[in-house]
Amino acid sequence: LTYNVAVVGATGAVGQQMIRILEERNFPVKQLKLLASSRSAGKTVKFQGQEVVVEEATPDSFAGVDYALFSAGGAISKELAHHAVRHGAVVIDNTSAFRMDPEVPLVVPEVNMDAALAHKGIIANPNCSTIQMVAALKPLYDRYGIDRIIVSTYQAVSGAGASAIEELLTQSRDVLDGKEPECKVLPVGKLPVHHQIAFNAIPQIDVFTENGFTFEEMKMTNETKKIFGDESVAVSATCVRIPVVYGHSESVYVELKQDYDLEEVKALLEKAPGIVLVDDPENQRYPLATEATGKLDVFVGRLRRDLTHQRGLHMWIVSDNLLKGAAWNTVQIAEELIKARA
Ligand code: A2P
Ligand code: 11C
Repeated sequence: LTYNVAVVGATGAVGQQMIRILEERNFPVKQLKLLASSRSAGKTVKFQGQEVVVEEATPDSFAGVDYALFSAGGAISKELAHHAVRHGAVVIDNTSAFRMDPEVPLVVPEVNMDAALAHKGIIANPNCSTIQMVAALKPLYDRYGIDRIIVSTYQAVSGAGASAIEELLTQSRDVLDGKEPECKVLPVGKLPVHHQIAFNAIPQIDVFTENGFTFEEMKMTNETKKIFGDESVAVSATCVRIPVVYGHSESVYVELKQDYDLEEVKALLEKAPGIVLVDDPENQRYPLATEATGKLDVFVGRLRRDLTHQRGLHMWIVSDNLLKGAAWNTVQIAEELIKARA
């Protein structure tokens, strides 16, 4: 069996990776439809040796589409996802548009693929920083239970799209050349104040909410509860943008419900699907964004017991934010749906 697949946001940082992953995974594509804004209509993108023409995304773009993968921003998803469903497509949406909608499952296949199978047309892909954290914590959640998580992130600029990548590269060159760097995109394009990202760390991703946490931080709190199906898991996050192009890194402190054995934790992580344990401090081996780039897995290391809390565990979690954090998780959900229906 083969399927008609649409990628909405095909010219974006995530959309391009979706196309690459569909090809790399040999996804059973009958016809690929590439959709973006009218600005990109007519451009071509290579897929399986053929040039595919990008079309403007409209409500009528989805006739005959089986799987519609959305990553063109929340507003486009809100405008067009229901049209895709109306045309009979299953929508897997990589934006925050429907994540907290009780009718829409929020899915990381290693954690809650069951929820995806009960979808009503739309399945939401979580935020990248949430995906890699819950994928790594799942085996610990199952074995010991989790009371609370305190996480600080070190996030790559690609999470903010192609324009943020360009901004980091241009600013870096300008600073090295002794020129005044121009700041237009980060931390949040639509806000009036922008900060330099080159040679800097910006403790703001997305806009602030009333409680003093940013939306990115609250996504980590709320999405984690929904994915585990457990409102009792407490998550406090600090999300920071750093001058890295690909790969989000996270310092995660977790308090488990039961006592744990560190060797058992390592063994659980070693055999967990989609997780690679890189934890060999003697040889200076731990997960690095440079090594995670281009890989589908979530890398975990620096495992150590907290100095004061017996059930506290520290870890360092790294993954390619455009892949497991976005494009791969989306395509993986589609693959799993196909497998479940086979
Ligand atoms: P376009 O390149 O035509 O603007 P990124 O996250 O890297 O910034 O990419 C955003 C993606 O969303 C791009 O593919 C972009 O297409 C797409 N997009 C932006 N606005 C629209 C729109 N109004 N309709 C469809 N796609 C859009
Ligand atoms: C970032 N995590 O790194 C964001 C990008 O809700 O899908 C993903 C935004 C989202 O900027």
